[in-house]
Amino acid sequence: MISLGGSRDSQTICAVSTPPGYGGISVIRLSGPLAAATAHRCLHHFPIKPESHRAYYGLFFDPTSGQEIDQVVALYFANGRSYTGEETIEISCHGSPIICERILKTLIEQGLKPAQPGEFTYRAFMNNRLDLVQAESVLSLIESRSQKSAEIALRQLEGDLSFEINKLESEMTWCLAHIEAGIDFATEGLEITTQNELVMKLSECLMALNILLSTYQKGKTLKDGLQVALVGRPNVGKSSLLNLLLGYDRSIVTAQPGTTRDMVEADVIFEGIRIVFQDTAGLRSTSETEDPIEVMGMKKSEAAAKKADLVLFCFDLAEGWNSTDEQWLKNLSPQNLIFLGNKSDQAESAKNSSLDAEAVMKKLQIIPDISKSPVLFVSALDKNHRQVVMKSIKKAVSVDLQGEQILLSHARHFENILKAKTFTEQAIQALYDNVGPEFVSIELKEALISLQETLGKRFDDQIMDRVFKEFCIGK
Ligand SMILES: Nc1nc2c(ncn2[C@@H]2O[C@H](COP(=O)(O)OP(=O)(O)O)[C@@H](O)[C@H]2O)c(=O)[nH]1
Ligand SMILES: [Mg+2]
Repeated sequence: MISLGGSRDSQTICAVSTPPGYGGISVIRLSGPLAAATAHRCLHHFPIKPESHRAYYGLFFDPTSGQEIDQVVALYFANGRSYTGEETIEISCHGSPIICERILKTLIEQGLKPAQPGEFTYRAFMNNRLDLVQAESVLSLIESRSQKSAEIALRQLEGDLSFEINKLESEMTWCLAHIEAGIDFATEGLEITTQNELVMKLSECLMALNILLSTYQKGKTLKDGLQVALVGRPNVGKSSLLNLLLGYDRSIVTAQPGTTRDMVEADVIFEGIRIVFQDTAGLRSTSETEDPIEVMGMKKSEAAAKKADLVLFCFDLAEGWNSTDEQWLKNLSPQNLIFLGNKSDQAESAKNSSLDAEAVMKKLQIIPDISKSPVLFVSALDKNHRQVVMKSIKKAVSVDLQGEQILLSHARHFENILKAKTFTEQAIQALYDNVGPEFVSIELKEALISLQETLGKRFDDQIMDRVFKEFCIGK
């Protein structure tokens, strides 16, 4: 549990906002009513009444000992005109952990409090500079590992998702107001015209909620990356394919079956999207191995394949498809699947090749619903095949970020919108069933609470904890 809020909120906090280590500069942030007064005491040339958005150059020193610490630039933001909404100063000093520590120690000796993780953003939220969705997007933006995830986070920071949720909130508030008026004034329930209008309005809201919900999978994938598991029998070339797809040698490749036992994970950025590959232990039929380590490896493979967004089911074209493949495919029954027939180089050159694409496909179609899955014939030894597989991965999960589409990408938002949807459905049903405006009102109020909690218009310690526990100190 983080200890934000309460009497802390009136105190002045400070923290190093740049990552630890050596660099050109480091930034120390101060926020709260004593920021300027403290800077005035510790900084030559920092006036008692500074101008907002102005930089002041001077020596930072310890006022108790008089010892000089560093030459710094202090940027001043007046109360109401800063990120946190409070009087804020950003001190840029030389990028050294020793200097940062000494400046921080001096500030604390002068009465400032060391900031908690996320406390600057928390204050920004409490001072209405950001709503909760935007506060979360600050963290997402900092943590984004690909161009697309940064794009989504920036859009959310700029308020596109908040705007949509606010719009829904005001539509539903309008509905609630009309229903409550009905409760107050009518003795015989709502007028029929009002009722129709309410059903229409709420159905529109429901549609908007459903559209938002349908974007979550994509939003999450773009934010966190696409999990892709390479599975298949031993020696079909999974590790070689991983290395091909990564563009460097990450996994050990040998002619000996059962080399990969633990899971190997590595990521690449492809066309702005992060793709996390998992190379797994080869899947044998359980009667083939008694090695407990290998069996554990196979269990991990199974779990990875079941959790992945996409499974690359690899098989050896020279050897063909067999009952072990069949068994594992049935067992895993992945939702999203690409068949990779590997070692096409060998299969093509081999005389009396067992490769018969038609026959392979036919076999595959024995499993229901997978006939639609793409089948690629590749060679892990051919670098040109990387692009084909990567494009096909991206296509299989259709994760392109289109135009102005608003995406849900946080589990918390998804859960709340899902709740809002359920209550809206129930409100509409209650209207249809004519059970009385009181019941419609109850459902609508719940839907509204879910929307308000998403934006942080309503919050409790649990919500605050969930949102801000992920933050680092200084953010
Ligand atoms: N000719 C040929 N050999 C391959 C190809 N892919 C993998 N191999 C070889 O097959 C063997 C097993 O490969 P490996 O990647 O370790 O398979 P894994 O057990 O599925 O991870 C190694 O000797 C690889 O060099 C391929 O496309 N063509
Ligand atoms: Mg391997």
